[in-house]
Amino acid sequence: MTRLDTLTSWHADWTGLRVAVLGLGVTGFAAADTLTELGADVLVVAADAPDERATLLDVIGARLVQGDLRSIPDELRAHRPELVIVSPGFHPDHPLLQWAAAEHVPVWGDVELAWRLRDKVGEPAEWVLVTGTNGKTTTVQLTATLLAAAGKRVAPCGNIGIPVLDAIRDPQGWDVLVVELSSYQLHHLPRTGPGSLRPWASVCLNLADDHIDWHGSAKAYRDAKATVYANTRIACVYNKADAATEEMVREADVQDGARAIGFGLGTPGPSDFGVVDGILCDRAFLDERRDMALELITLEELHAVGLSAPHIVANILAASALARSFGVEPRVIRAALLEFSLDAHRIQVVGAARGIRWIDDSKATNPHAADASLRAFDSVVWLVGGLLKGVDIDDLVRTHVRRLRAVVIIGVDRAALRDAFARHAPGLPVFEIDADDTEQVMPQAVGRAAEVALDGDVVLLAPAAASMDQFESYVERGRLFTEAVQDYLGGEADDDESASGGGA
Ligand code: UMA
Repeated sequence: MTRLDTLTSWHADWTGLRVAVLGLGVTGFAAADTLTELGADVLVVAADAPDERATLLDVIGARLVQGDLRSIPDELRAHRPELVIVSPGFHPDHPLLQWAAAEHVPVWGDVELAWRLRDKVGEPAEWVLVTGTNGKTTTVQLTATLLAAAGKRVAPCGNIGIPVLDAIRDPQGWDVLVVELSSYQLHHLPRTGPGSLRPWASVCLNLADDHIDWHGSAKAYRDAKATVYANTRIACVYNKADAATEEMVREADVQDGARAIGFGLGTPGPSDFGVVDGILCDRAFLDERRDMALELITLEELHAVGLSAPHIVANILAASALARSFGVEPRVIRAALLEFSLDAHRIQVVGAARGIRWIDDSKATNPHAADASLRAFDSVVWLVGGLLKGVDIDDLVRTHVRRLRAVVIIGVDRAALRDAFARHAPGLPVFEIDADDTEQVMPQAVGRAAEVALDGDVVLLAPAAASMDQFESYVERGRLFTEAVQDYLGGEADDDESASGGGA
């Protein structure tokens, strides 16, 4: 047994352990802060470091080496790390990771470190793991909301933006952590051994091509996602409409007694969540599941609170399954859902005038998400484009051609989009926005869309691409779209449409 094998508790002896932490974003800082508190000897290595965090490292007693990481810094060699903690953004082929492999230094992600340290504050919380190509953040927020409504002390964390290490160190302690995991984080998680997670429940919401350039292949991306189910103890939740997720559960090495729970928009079988006559139902967590179902909420009620788009209903079913695995009562779920509101930039109506609705789904950063968004509408002027991340766009265009009034292309990866529209929709009006200035992209795109949109249309920003070629993030992209729409409409609004919170 090595020293690292024994390090499975906050109360183990971490003193003097030589650790290299790669990256100084939120993850790298949380890792360095945690490990120095435990008495480890920490060297942080990052290509760039915000001043504020660099100063704080000094205060907590960790060292920083910064610079071009294409070659191995001397300070890192001299540190002779016994362990590397890697931030999720590092590419698996990064020279530092190749070096660690060649030197036989174990590499852990921040999530493994957090799992090993989860006994810091009182009784360790149960972990619920959420991944999938799309819908992760919404499902994490929904699940946390439903558990909190039942009185659990619950922390949403992980890829959602709060490092899991911050959650496990929170002095108030938690009953449940609802952990959003990206494929990057899953890539670094072991399925066996002392650092492998044993979650209460887990879900992969769906699987479609994304981040192929990072993982190297669709198979590697899929295998990373499948790790979410390893060692699950109570409930493996999967999507009945996505055979890949069911197969992951079938193949997973889970704990004895763990159940497979399906969710889908159709009629549920025993052990499933689904929809019957417009009512969302649980046929899994009740003894009489052969011939009965528990009613959760109606589609009509969800429509009234802007939560009835099909992919949101699917997220609600998944979150309800996770919450029901803890015994949260159906009436508590219903009441919490009626109070829930989606984050900005997820199918958000940001303007409505002259019978045209303007919708911000900037969060649709890949074709699968854009597909769900487009499906919700019949006649669309589509704002599309950005960084396509090596993912094929052709199928998406072909599938939705019939619902398109016109297309406005933004972003840098034009060629694939231009080709797809030329092939599948030769007569369709396609406009390209050439603005060099980021601030001008959305005003010009909105102006173009306004010229062609007709009464009854939706102008939909669902780019099917990442935003970083022209914007800081999908949030900035959505915000600039919203501002451009509001500037264009200048206070004009249809009476029967609210300008916020509506879904389709
Ligand atoms: N760095 C390098 N070289 C590299 C890559 C990164 O030096 O090749 C350094 C940077 O200089 C910087 C640091 O690493 O110092 C940044 O690390 P990071 O990119 O891992 O970002 P963090 O701030 O630690 O945030 C990460 C996640 N980021 C990524 O996966 C890219 C956040 O997800 C997550 O919220 C956070 O941990 C907490 O868990 C963001 C994301 O974009 C939202 N996720 C992707 C997605 O959702 O599609 C996966």
